[in-house]
Amino acid sequence: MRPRSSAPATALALVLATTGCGDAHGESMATASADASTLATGFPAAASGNAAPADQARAAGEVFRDCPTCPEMALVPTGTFVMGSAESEDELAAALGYETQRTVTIGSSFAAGVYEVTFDEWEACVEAGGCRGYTPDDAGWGRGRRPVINVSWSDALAYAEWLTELTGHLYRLPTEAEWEYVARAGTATARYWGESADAQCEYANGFDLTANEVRPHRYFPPADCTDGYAKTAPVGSFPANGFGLHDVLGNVWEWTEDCWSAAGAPSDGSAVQVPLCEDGRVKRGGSWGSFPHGLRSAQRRVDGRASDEATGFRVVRELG
Ligand SMILES: [Ca+2]
Ligand SMILES: [Ca+2]
Repeated sequence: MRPRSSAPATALALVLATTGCGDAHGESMATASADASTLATGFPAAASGNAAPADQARAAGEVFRDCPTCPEMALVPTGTFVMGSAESEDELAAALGYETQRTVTIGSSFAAGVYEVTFDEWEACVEAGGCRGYTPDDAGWGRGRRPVINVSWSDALAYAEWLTELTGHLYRLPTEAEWEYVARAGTATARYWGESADAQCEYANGFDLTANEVRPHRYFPPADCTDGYAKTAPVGSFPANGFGLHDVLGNVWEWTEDCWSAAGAPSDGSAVQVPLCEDGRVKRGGSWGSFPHGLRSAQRRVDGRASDEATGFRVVRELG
């Protein structure tokens, strides 16, 4: 296990990204226009660490899975990156210190889920006696390759624990620092495709004109483009980032291991752990219901451990 560190508990944080969570209207299922190509590779270094022989032989970017129904995993290299955002990205976050930039080192390579965990993958866990026998509601949008939704932080943890027991490898939720590291994939721009919010629909499923047509938002405009999905999209409907991971921004919010701390993650890549975690867990990446300012690599959100229709998760796996 990587070392844990702690930070003082903070007052309940302001939710920065407003989403269309809870919208249970039917989905317009127009076909996504984006292909599944991959952005320029962001691999900065070779894999390293004290991995088992099979893992040691893997190269950064290699995709593998530990069992037929296990999620596909991509090996992520070690590296150093700047976490957080420049003040120009979000004035409120800057004022509150939520996205203060700091240099973070990811000292051990690990593997990250290529996709958000799907309903198919979740159901394999339930059928094998794991995941507490819980079958999440799909809100009528469909299951299969869509990301599992209506899962709490504890549910997500139960899935990772089942994978660990099944495979003998340590699966867990990403720390907040690890999440932003794999989201950026070597980029320093607001989004892994660049700065442009208008280009969003080519790369991610957010609150777009499709979603606004189904349920117009009263106060905020959608992204001025069409991604084709009013609710969740099957995972991999949009291009991968430079680490080969899809939908890191958008589609569903992703739980992280961290307890909320306004100051954010420590510089060694570990999770913020606070006794009782009363301020909630951090989720990242925005969702189908998020406005463009919410689909940024530095965007942070705190939530209780409740489940909703805009939140799922992605697992990581330690090597060895
Ligand atoms: Ca959308
Ligand atoms: Ca996502």
